[in-house]
Amino acid sequence: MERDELFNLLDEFKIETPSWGYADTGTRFGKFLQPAAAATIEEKLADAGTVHRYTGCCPSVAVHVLWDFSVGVDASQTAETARKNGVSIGAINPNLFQDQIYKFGSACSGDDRARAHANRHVMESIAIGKALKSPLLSVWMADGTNYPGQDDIVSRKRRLEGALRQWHDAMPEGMTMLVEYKPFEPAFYHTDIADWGMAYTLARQAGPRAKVLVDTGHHLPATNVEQIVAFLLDEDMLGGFHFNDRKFADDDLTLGSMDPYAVFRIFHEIRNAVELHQKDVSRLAYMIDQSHNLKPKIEAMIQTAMTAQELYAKACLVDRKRLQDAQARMNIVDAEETLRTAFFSDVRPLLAEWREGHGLDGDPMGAYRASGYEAKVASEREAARAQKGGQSSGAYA
Ligand code: RM4
Ligand code: MN
Ligand code: MN
Repeated sequence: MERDELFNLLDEFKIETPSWGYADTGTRFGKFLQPAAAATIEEKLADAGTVHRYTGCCPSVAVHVLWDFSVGVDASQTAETARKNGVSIGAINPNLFQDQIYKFGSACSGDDRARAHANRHVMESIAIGKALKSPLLSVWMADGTNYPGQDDIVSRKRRLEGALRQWHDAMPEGMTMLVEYKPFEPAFYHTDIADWGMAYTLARQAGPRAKVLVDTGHHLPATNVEQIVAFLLDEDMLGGFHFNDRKFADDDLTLGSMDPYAVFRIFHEIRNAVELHQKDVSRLAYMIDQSHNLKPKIEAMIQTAMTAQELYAKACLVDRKRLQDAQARMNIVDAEETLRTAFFSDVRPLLAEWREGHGLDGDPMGAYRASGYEAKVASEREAARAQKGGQSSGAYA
């Protein structure tokens, strides 16, 4: 592939960062607080703007409705704050798991009040999305049961089908609903949307503007995620990604920290879809879903965005002519070597060049560190927190 062609592809490759990735988050055992962590939506957007300023590839921010908006706050003001920080608001994530009423689920619950509460919240989320001109409603639900026999699986499925259809139809033109799946946690016996097949079926039933969201960390060990990606792309049912990495479960580790080759293989299938199968992937949403409870949050985000770019660039470099030739000859070793050659090529100098071509520093991490941003916001935010009476630690983000 020509250098210019690769640079054009990199120009189009945008990664959305999550507001919750800038906040103090942790595990169910506790949080380790960081002085520079963002506590308000203004601080989260300032941090997201900083990541975009140094990487040049993170122009939008996903928001979580309960964590980022308070009742009565004018959402368009948030859009303005984002704009001032050089970013825009991306996916709207309703919160269907935190309220006490969701003890037995949200849209799947047998409790009418829980379902009505979930409905109201999603309608509100859609209204916020409209005000912010967000293109995406990203639905993840914690619904499920913990014990065999706790509830009827099929009744729950039917309630969910009804809710998703209603939400789909309430969205304005141009908004896409993403249906996320997860095999377990917080429910440990059955999860109502446990895998891509269920998400696919539910999205299909909901309507033409519903697609599947693949969170790379939401699979059981050994799942071939790139096959799921290739399959959904061919069915025009892939809406986008939540990027993160995992070793054991939904670990939310930074992308590629455990298995960069797996991420490369996902990007390879996306490039195959475009170059070999004439698929349009321009609307795929590449989003990060990570909570950094040990790494400094902005550094973790910069590292993740750079990793995504590197692995995407490598996938762009796969010599697909050679690959097809090797496949036609049934030469497995040559075919695999085509992938390995691209994967092991060092694209970092090329990426530094791409950045410099865009007026960015070739070394985003170094430039960010040299800016002193973290120390500056740490002291400002500590002072602000002290004034408010200390760090709040109730909500997840
Ligand atoms: C879930 C899932 C969702 C995210 C929540 C916070 O595990 O990945 O996408 O919004 O966590
Ligand atoms: Mn996710
Ligand atoms: Mn998750």
